[in-house]
Order: sequence, then structure tokens, then C-alpha cells
Amino acid sequence: MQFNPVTQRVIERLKQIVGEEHVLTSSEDLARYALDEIEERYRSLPEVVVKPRTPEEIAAIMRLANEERIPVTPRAAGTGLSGGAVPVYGGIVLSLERMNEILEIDVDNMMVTVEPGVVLGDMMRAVETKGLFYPVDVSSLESCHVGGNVAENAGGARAMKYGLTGQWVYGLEVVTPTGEIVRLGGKRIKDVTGYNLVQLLVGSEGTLGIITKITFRLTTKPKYVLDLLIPFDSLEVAVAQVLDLIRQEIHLAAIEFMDSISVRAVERYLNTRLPYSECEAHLLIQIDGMEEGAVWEAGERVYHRLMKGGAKEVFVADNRFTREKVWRARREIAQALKAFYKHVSIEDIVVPRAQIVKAVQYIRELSDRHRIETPVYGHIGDGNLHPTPVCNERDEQTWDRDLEAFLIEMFRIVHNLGGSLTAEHGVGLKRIKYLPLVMSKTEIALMQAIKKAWDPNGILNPGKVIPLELNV
Ligand code: 2HG
Ligand code: ZN
Repeated sequence: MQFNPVTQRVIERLKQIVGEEHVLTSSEDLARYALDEIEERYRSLPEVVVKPRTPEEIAAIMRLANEERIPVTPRAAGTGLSGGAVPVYGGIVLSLERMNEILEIDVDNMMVTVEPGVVLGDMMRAVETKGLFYPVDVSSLESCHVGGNVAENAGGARAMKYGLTGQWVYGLEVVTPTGEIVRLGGKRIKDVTGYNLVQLLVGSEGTLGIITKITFRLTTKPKYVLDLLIPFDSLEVAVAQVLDLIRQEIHLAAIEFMDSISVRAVERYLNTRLPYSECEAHLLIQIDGMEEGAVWEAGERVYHRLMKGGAKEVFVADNRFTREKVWRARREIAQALKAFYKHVSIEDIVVPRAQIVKAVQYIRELSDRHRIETPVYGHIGDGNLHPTPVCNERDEQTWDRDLEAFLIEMFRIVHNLGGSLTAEHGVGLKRIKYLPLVMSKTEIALMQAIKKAWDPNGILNPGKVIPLELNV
């Protein structure tokens, strides 16, 4: 793509739009907006960072960027794992960090309306004070922003019962790439008036519009929650048990999986110990509900099935301290691996749930054959795993080559099992080149046509998801 550089004149106009103090140009400032949680080698500097406060300011920035043919990369908290917020073509990074207000908690309609820069955990706690519940439990909940969650359609641990972020998004205010402010959806539980643009925007990774307000549906907070940590001697047995639980129709909120490399890494990182951490695998199961008896009854059924099915033990985390400890361990695995290895590629595959045993076996086999250590953890109840190839020894070039060979083979296998490349982290930058492995030409062309309709000059987050220049 051909874009123009950000000139001094453009910077002056940006200052007029958002105020001088909200336009950053120093090299230290620019460096802080060059990367999200993707690998370091994807780093790319913006030419300027702007921090608007209103949709009108954003609309003015987009009109200017269109006139000048300057790329704009929207950014929430920068906790994304696929490079969605990296300004690959330089240009403007449009940070939504100042738009951080919870605008309304509508108890009667059970909806909350927020700006995109609100921290997810803050919104969850705010609605809980009114007896309401936002159930999407993303690992980085204390730092990620809800705008990023919507843009990436974040999933997390409880998607098994409650779905992904998109399932809770009912209304959006969006600034289009050409600088119009549109309101999509609203507080209506049912609405089939035309195409579902709300859900088109969800997961569009900042390529179709800039989200400036979100109305989320809420539910009632479950009164009882039970968390179970279950070690297994054999990884295959642990995975097979997940299928059994799903087939037995025991309704669980989450079934998470951690293999022994992941557990050992996170123990070291958090300086903590989990029970039986020498075991090959752990499951972490959450059961929630309104009735104490029903929750415990489900817990007992899980206990009996898993003890019969080869579990070493079933630990009940029934107080805040133990619950926090086990969930923190699960949530911090990705950070732990990043801390201990030079090369880390956090993957995000998904397969139909009946194929998870095969998927895990194939990944182990691949990891042995390619001699790439690959811890596996993730949301196994959804068929969504984070195999994470890691390495300390290889140099950059060798790693790139070896990783690529590993990933191509893994994605082919996953595709053959009926799965796909990413369940919740997004395509972003790092998965574009693998799209043709899982998508038809027609599907890619349709997506490119959608992008063109929204963004004729291709200036909003160029080079992401389905780039217009991707030829297949
Ligand atoms: C996980 O399952 C996440 O640990 C890591 O997908 C992403 O929330 C995060 O930072
Ligand atoms: Zn995850």
C-alpha cells in the first residue's frame, strides 16, 4: 500500500482537533505505541500518536487521514496477542485510552453502556455492585480494555457457557473509516432489521471502524461458584475426560487445561506451588449457578466421573484464596512463558470438541518431530488450545524457519480436523499468511469486498486480517 508521511502540517491539524497535549511525537512516546503483546520482531513505530476524547474528534481525524492518505491504527490497551494494534505502515496511532467512562448501568434493561477505554475488570466489578454480571472472563481482565475485547471478539475461560464477547454486544457507536459517526443496534434483545452490522464490527480487529461506545447485555450474577483443580498422570487421559464430561451433559462454565510445562513455568513465575505439579496435566473446572444444591451436585458428578476416569485427585477451591490462586496460575501462563523464553509464539487453534484428543496428540507428535518444545494450555472445553512453541537456543533466523514449518503443519492438521487458526486472539498480523490454508478464495474475496465498502482508501488499520493486497 502507498501512503503519505505525516507532515508537520498534519501534526498541527491534529493538535487543533484534539489539543496539543494529546498529540505525541517524541521518540520515547512513539516507542510505547509500536507493539502490543505480539512478539518483539513485529515492532513498528507510528509517526504520531493522538488521544482523542470524543467521537467527533475521531471523525475529524479520519476525514483528515482520508484527505491526506495517512494510515490510522486504532489502539485500546495494547494487550492483544496477534498484532492488531501495531502500526505496520507507520502513520497515526489513535489511542482510545482517554475514552474510559462507564456511561450508564441500566438495571431495568440489564445493559451497561461504556466507552472503549474502560478496563474490563473495572466494568465487571461496577455491574456486580448492582447485582448484575458480565461473564466474559478474559485472562488479562485487569489490564485489557473493553473496546479491544469487542474489536477482537475476546473469548476467555467461560466462553463454554457464556460465549465470546460478541454474544453480549447489543449496541455500538462507531466512527467509520471515512469519518461518519453511526449508531448500530441498541438495547433491543431482538432485532433483525437489515444486515447485522453490530456483529460485523465485532471481531473486525479495528479494520472496519473505531468503536466509541458499547452497550453490553448483562445477566444475573450466579450465587454459587465452585472451582475444581484436577491433576492427571496422563495427558491423553485428561483430555479424553473433557469429552466425557461434555457428552454427559454436565453443564459447566469452564473447562481449562494446563500441561506440565505450562504449570511448571507459571509456578516458577508466580513463586507458588500447585498440587501434584509433577503430573502431566491439570484440568481446572468451574461450575456456577443460582442454587447451592445444584452446584454441589454437579461438582459431585464431576468428582465421581473424573476419579473413575483416571484423575489423581479432585481439589475443591471453595474459598477466595484458593480460587484466586488456581485461576491466577491459569491466567498467567502466557506471561510466564514470555518471561522465560527468548522465542515464544502463542497460538490459538480451535477444533470441533470431538477432535481435541487427536489435536493434542498431533501437537505432541509435531513438537517431538520438529524438536520444538510446545507447552499446551487453554480453553479445552471449547476445543480452543494455546499451543505455544518456545525456544531459548536457536538464533532468530533458524527459529523463524523452524517455527514456520511447525505452524504450517499444525494448521494443516487442525484444518483437516475441521478446525481453524484462531479462536479468540484474532488474525492480526501474525496469521495472515496462513489464511489460505483454511479459507477459500471466494471467502477471502468477499471479506476484501466488505473492507473496500467500508474503507475505500484502505487507511484504517491497513495490513491486518484480510489485507486488500493479499492475493490468493
Ligand atoms: C489465555 O488463555 C489467553 O491465557 C491469554 O488467551 C490472553 O488474556 C490474555 O492476555
Ligand atoms: Zn485464551
